[in-house]
Amino acid sequence: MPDKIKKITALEILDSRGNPTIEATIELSSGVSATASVPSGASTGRFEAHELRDGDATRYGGKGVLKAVSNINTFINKELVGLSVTEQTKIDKLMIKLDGTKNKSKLGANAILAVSLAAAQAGARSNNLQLYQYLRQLYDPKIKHWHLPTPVVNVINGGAHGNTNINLQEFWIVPHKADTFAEKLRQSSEIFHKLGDLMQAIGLDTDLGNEGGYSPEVESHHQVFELIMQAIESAGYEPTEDISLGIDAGASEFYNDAKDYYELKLENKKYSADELIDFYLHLMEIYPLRLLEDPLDQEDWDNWRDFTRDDFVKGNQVLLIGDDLFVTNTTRLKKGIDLGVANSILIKPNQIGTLTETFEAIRLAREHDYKVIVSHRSGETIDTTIADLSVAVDADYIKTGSTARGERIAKYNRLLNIEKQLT
Ligand code: 2PG
Ligand code: MG
Repeated sequence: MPDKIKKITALEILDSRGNPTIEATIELSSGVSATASVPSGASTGRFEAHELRDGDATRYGGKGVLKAVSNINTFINKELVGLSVTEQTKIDKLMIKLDGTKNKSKLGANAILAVSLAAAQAGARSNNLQLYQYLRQLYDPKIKHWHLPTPVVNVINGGAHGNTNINLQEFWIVPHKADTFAEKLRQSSEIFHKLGDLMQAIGLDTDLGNEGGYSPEVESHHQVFELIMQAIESAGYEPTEDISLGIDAGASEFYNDAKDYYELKLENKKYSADELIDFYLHLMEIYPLRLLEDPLDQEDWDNWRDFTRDDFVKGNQVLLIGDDLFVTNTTRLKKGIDLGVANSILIKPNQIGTLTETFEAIRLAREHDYKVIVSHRSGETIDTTIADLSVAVDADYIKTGSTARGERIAKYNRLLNIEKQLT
């Protein structure tokens, strides 16, 4: 007998920034139940699915999610009760239809995703499968091998993620050489601690930003790269050989739409797109910087295309990763594919709002040889679904913060457990 959805309930909980978010619980006819919660961004792309917040200034400064909670408890519960929990596509499509808007603004993408993820958790449990095994069946059961993603570890938090003068949003160390996920994580943690020691020695603040990286005031973006390079070496690793670097520029945050320039206040400079690309190319010449997320604005398609065609980018297999650009949305990704824009996609389930649509974006990316990076949000919970998702879809990378802060470590620890199960 297929396990049927008996009841869906939701609760307003807090995320890692102390802002309200949603936890959904699904009870099944067999007595099995499962829970999932959803994250929330700070540097949110303009084309993301709608995160429904109450806007009632007397609660949580307007950020409450009681309407979205109520949408789950009433409309969504009523629509889905009685369905077999393993019919994930049907469940997701019914919620999309019930919402009826283009960007899920009626029920809220946060409400819809919480239920979509809880359904997958419940489906896995009901089938006595690990979540990554169950998600693999949903994504593509023909893939037989198991491979863990390489973490891109965000050791310095700038932009919207820290109280700092650093404009580029994230600085990553990428431990691409080690054989196992556990070794990659160990190397990252060692380098992260060395970086903290180096910073402390020169009087920089080592308090942590939203994603668990350090968030100091610095002299320039170059200084940040220099510190990271030193930390890699003093931890006993070879930059380039063992560890490469990446950034999420988060460029939509420092692009002036009205006047069409990019401004890095820390450098005291305004840049045209061409000049900003030259700034990145210069960094790539002096540092092993090989992964760049959102180097340009979310609507700057022409310059994205020119950057993608650049000889250095092509010759060095630099990853240009679309986050705000693609927002895990097949329509925007298709446009990028047609125009020859970027070669990698960041995958965030809450940008699109259901697991089924997340899979569609990943499948489309794979058909066109785009690399796949599964990602957290800056506001997280201890939900670890993205760890399982990254393994299920055979992602190349996972981005889930530095090697500090519980909500980030929860994902890393889940991956350690999955690796252990698979070896
Ligand atoms: C990003 C994300 C996650 P936010 O820009 O890639 O690092 O940030 O969740 O704030 O959008
Ligand atoms: Mg980003």
